[in-house]
Amino acid sequence: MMEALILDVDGTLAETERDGHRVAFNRAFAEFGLDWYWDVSTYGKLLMVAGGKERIHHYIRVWRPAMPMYRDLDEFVVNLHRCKTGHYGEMIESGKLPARAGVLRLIDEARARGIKLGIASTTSPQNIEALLRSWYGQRWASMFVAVGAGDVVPRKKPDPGIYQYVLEQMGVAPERCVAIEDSAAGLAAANGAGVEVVVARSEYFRHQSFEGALAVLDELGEPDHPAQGVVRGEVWTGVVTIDALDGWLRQRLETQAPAQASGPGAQTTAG
Ligand code: XBP
Ligand code: MG
Repeated sequence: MMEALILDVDGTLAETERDGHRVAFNRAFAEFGLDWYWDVSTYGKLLMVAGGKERIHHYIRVWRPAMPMYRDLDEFVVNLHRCKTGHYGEMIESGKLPARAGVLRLIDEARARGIKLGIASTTSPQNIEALLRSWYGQRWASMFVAVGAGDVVPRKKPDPGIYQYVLEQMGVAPERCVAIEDSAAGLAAANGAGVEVVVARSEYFRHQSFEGALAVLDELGEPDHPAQGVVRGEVWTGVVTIDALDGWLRQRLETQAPAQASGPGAQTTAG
């Protein structure tokens, strides 16, 4: 049944936003001589806009900060964001950011079971490379069948484009995939592409509602530190494994279309 696992990056693989991206944005603002500063709370509000360039445009348009002279606004934002991405990469390379609980374990298990791995993220590809290279070295690129990141699609999450792109690159049907996400925008993007989602709540999106997710958990869990959460409306505790994901996917498909769920030669329901 399950053929592929698609992973979001920021907030899902690691808690990258508060002490990573946010700090990188502020370092870029300082380098550009701007008196802008995104504190933890402000950044939480701005995070509702997916995409760093889109977030800067939103900040300029809505928060109306002091602006320097610029010839072309898009060019100014692209240059400022490129500076931020440079700072982010330096931070990741110099200070190893830990993966969230259960992430590396689940990636290893997927590989051992021949489950295809994909990435579907709003963040810039350089950021994904820096993070995964810091954990796996150069071999990281051979571990993922497809990496969908940033501007490879015209619209960011919650638009389903990034998941549709990754599904096409992987050559896997959406109903044979499970995605791991941390935000409502990510859930909407995956569901919009027909992919079921397990949510591992992250710091900034902890209080969002995740209607329609297969499971809403505090993390993916480790044997010595099981995850807590809700699965099909019931309290659940345990370790998210490939078998758990496959079981939740089967149960969801059975409730949606009994014949489709059990594959070829399915017993058609009476009536
Ligand atoms: C999270 C995002 C990204 C990051 C910043 O991506 O919305 O914009 O906050 O990265 P996801 P960039 O959860 O989909 O991984 O500045 O490169 O956009
Ligand atoms: Mg995320």
